Amino acid sequence: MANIQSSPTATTQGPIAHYDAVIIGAGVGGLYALHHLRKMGFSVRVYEGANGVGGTWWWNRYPGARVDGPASPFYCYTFSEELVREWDWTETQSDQASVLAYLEYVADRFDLRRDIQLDTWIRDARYDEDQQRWWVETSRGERVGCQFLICAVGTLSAAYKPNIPGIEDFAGKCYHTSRWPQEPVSFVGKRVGVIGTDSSGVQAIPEIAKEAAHVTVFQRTPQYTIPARNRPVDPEEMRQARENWSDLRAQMDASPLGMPLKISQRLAAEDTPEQRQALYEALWQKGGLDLLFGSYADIITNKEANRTLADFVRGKIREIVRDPQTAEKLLPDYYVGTKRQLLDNGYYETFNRDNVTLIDLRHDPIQTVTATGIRTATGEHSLDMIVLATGFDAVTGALVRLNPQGRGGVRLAEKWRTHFDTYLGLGISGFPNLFTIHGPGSPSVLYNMPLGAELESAWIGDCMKHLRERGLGAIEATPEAEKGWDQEVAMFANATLFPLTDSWYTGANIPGKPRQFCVHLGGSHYFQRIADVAAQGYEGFVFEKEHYVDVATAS
Ligand code: NA7
Repeated sequence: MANIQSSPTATTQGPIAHYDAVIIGAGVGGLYALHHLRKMGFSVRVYEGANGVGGTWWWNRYPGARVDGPASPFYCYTFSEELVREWDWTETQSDQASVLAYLEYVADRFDLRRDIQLDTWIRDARYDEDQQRWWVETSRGERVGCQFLICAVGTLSAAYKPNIPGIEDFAGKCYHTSRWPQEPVSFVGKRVGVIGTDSSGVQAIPEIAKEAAHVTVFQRTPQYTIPARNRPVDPEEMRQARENWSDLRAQMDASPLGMPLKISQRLAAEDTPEQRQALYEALWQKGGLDLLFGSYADIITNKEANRTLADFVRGKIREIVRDPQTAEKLLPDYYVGTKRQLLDNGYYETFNRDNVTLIDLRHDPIQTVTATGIRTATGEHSLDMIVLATGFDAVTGALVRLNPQGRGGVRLAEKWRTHFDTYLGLGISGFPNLFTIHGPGSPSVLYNMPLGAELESAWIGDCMKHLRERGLGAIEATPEAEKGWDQEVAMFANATLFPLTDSWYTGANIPGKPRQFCVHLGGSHYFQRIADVAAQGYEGFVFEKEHYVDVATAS
């Protein structure tokens, strides 16, 4: 139960609620953290800005939005066998509506909603060093106190709208994929311009093209995308997955990606070009991420191995796209797999449609948006609607926008001006009692996210218990531990080709953002590492004894 007191010194009127933990965000991370911490006996309140649970899956309602990682039934929580038994996934690559329905079901099934306050943004969060508490102010004017602030604010939640000249002058509708309206959007009879051809664009463009009068695709960087080969889940597959759930779960735990994917141990150079071609072809036909992870072990680490797969996909693009000039514009030239690997449902094929035009912005850049369209160097493209599939200030953006104030009044944006330091991707020096789920320096977006949320929440819960049992008031990462962690994250990244590519993984998509690879690529090793840190008495963190605070007068 929350401890509710009134305080004469509160800046807002009314009683102040005190909780053991406030969780910001009711997405995949926040929902599970609530369930877990509540079960451990902590009082918890979740604040969510949207008017529904689901986080990223609530916001990203654009046509074609689907899971682009592991095929169902693996993009799901694993903590409850009953849940695994009860929920039927219907497609191998679940769509947004199914994932959202699943998360809503989880919220109901585990009675989570009573501790979630929707339609509530956190306007401010400050750490009070004397009282070892966080004070949180909401968009509804509430002021809330908590010992622990858990930021489950999402890795892909801070939408990025580039500053395109004239965009405010456009007279038609303009939608960002991650701020898609609740009501259906009709493209019938419309001339639609789509800016952005990464995951969201690649998923949305084929769907929009099926309906619209015309689609003009404004592409800056061409992409490698692999056919998802989405299909209905065979009930027999679900039955088998349920029957072998403990085996599957063990495979997930052991996997570097947290998914029961077969990771090849073979090197590309061990096969002849003909053998490689045959293997790539078979995996292309199979669809999904096996082409990247099940082909050769060194695709992401060896430039020559990478080139063999890149050449194969470029060959596929030339084969699929009938107009050679369009095909040429679609050929990617970065290391395959070093941006988010896309899975599509008919993306390259879409460029064979009469109602789709591709503009290569590298040779024909946008000059301005006008009231009636987009003008590029070579002419005006008349449009009724613009879809911005321009992505996110990923991994760190939502935390920086939250901008909590830590020890000594230092804001997170200030601390992270040039570098995103964290320890274990869970704690931040100068920000005692603040934890992040899927934070920078954790495996986050390159791991099965529901499973990652479970494992991180378990670690956070154990840590909170550690403090409670020992009468400790605060825990804080040391700057030295952060330095060491930064080196570890960089070491994993530098063993791959990831840092060589401009992507949102490296921060390169946001002008002025520090360039840093913020994802820990250790997978299962990461989770062993954080367990070891806990076992060694939370090495790299310092604790403070609990100060005596009378919460009746605390504010
Ligand atoms: P991404 O992956 O950040 O993609 C954004 C796209 O928008 C990408 O093609 C960008 O081109 C393009 N972009 C961004 N700014 C501009 C400007 N100013 N002009 C033209 N084109 C621009 O976001 P998504 O939403 O597709 O995917 C994010 C993740 O969500 C995804 O990985 C999934 O995990 C779910 P660029 O490549 O930078 O040249």
